[in-house]
Order: sequence, then structure tokens, then C-alpha cells
Amino acid sequence: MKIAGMSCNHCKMAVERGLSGLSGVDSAVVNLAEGTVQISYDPATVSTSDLQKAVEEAGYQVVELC
Ligand SMILES: [Cu+2]
Repeated sequence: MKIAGMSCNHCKMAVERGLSGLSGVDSAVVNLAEGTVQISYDPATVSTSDLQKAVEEAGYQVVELC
């Protein structure tokens, strides 16, 4: 998914930590240059709206679900 507002390593860590704290998420890797996060998750356990909520709780906005 694409996320707005991530500008530094701290943002990267906050988003990755927020996402990987969810059960059903195997890994979350942010690409700062592209403003994207690659999430490996189990769709039976966690929904995209859960993922989106975790990003928002970390303080960032999802601009595009991929
Ligand atoms: Cu930052």
C-alpha cells in the first residue's frame, strides 16, 4: 500500500512496528523513497482495513491500497 507523510527512518520504524504488531502480519517493510510498504499477511486473520487502521494509528495516511 501507499502511505503519505513518511519522511525519515523514524516514520519507517513507526509504520513497520505498527503493522508487524498485528496478528496475521508476517512482515512489513517500508520503502521510504517510494512511500510504500510491502506487507506479507494472512488475509484470513487480518483484513486490509485492519492494516489501514494500524497505519493511521501510527500517525500516517494510506493513500492507496494495492
Ligand atoms: Cu519521520
